[in-house]
Amino acid sequence: MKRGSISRRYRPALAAIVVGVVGGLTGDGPESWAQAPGKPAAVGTQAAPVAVKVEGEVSTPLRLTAAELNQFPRQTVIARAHDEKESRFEGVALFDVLKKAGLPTGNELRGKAVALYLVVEAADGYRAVFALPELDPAFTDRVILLADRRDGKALSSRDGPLQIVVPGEKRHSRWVRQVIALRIGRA
Ligand SMILES: Nc1nc2c(c(=O)[nH]1)N[C@H]1C(S)=C(S)[C@@H](COP(=O)(O)O)O[C@H]1N2
Ligand SMILES: [Mo]
Repeated sequence: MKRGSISRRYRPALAAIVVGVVGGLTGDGPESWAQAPGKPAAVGTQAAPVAVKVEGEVSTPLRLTAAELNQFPRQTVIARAHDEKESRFEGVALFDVLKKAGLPTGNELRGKAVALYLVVEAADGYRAVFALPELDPAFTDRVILLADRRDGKALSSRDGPLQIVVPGEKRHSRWVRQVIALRIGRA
């Protein structure tokens, strides 16, 4: 074998490795690159982290990413937070999320269904209970929010990424910060 023929033979393979690595980093390479040995995991293709789970006595348990939460109708609520400042909170209605999980609503919310309750769970283990009629627009005009923004900015890491906003409530013990799960129980 002559000198030089080896490098010529391996040149396309080398080029493929270089392109493969770059393609891996940008995550947009053709499928065939997926077979390249030692190929790094493509950035941006890992499953997105779950922002909130809906569990318990529901027909459709949910594990929602932030992007999936964004698909629900966005709602704005003006409310006075515990620091006494009136703020503009944005997020999704707790009701809409629970409805997606298959909870009874409106005129279905009677009989055995009216014994269901929601426990909002936080990252620090804090928990607060809501009765379903407190959340249902057939029962009340008050919108209880699963908020992700306050005055146009993402919530602080102390309050968020997700916080319950209960407009008009005179005490703030149910304004659960760092919400991670919505669990439905039956009394
Ligand atoms: N995750 C979590 N949320 C929570 C609490 C808590 O201890 N943990 N305390 C509650 C209580 S009793 C009140 S009065 C308010 C306090 O809000 P602040 O800490 O922003 O003043 O948050 C509520 N939400
Ligand atoms: Mo409190």
